[in-house]
Amino acid sequence: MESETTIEIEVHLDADAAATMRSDVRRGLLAEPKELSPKYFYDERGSQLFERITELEEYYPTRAEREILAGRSREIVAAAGCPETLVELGSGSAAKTRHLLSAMEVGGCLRTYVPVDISEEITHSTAACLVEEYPGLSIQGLVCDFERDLERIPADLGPRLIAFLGGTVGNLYPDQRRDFLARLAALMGPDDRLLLGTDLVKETERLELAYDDPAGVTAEFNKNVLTVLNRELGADFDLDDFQHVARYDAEEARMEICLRSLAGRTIRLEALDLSVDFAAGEEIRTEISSKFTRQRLEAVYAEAGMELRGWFTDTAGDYALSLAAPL
Ligand code: AVJ
Repeated sequence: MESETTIEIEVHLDADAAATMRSDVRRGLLAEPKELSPKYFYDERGSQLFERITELEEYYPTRAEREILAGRSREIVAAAGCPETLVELGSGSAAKTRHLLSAMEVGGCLRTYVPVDISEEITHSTAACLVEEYPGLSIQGLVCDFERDLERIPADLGPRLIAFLGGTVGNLYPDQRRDFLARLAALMGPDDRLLLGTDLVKETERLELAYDDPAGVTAEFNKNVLTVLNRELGADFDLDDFQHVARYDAEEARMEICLRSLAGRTIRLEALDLSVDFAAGEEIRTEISSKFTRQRLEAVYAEAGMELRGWFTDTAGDYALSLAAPL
């Protein structure tokens, strides 16, 4: 079979990821309160544990997002003006993306897919699968840290739909989120649209259960960051000395995920030549996961120079995909 399918993948990885990690972790553990970046959850084991989280009964966001994409992608693509290019931030295996690509194909506008992901291996294998599934599709992948390298997203590919799915925007602190969305707005043309996945505000009980499942998978996922520090930085954390904590802060409308030291102790991090004291009960915040309402999201877009143009939720109203345009 003949087709004009092409794959091009550009790689821009941090030349010294190890040094970046050392300075991030030093800053975080010396801060008050102590803090670690959620990006250090995702080594191979952490990624597997996250996969297991998405299959938990209590963790609804992944299923809710899939329901919206499976049922309403044609509507979403039409509302976005049937763009030629799909850019996906954090594309991974592109499991959910196929719904959007297929809707663009049916709409007759699909030309280019731009997967943006930190893993070179996954980006290559995903691209290889997709060109088989979508004859004539051109793939221009980007392997990078998209928060750092946003400005590298190709611009000369016609109207773009930029998808940022999974609710990952909820992990950014308000300042980071505003800066990130403002940078996105600045690189969007008038015909480009953002498709953003966000978890929605709901009863505290359901939120806390989603981040503290009875089977303990989320606790294991959270504690895995200590295993990462033990391995990468020669730290001596004992996972049994720390407790998984997940609580909803209604004022800030976000889940806070922490590791609480059950007793006072000193942790040694050999690669940082650093010893860190913990008081009994002291916590390290490892992640926030913000929850939104439509109204709150309108304000979030406004302060970043964008405007809400579309709103799609699952039938239960647990999760939203919103479309936004630059002002
Ligand atoms: C994939 C980052 C969106 O915040 O819900 C799941 C990560 N952390 N359970 C989320 C996560 C604990 C998840 N995100």
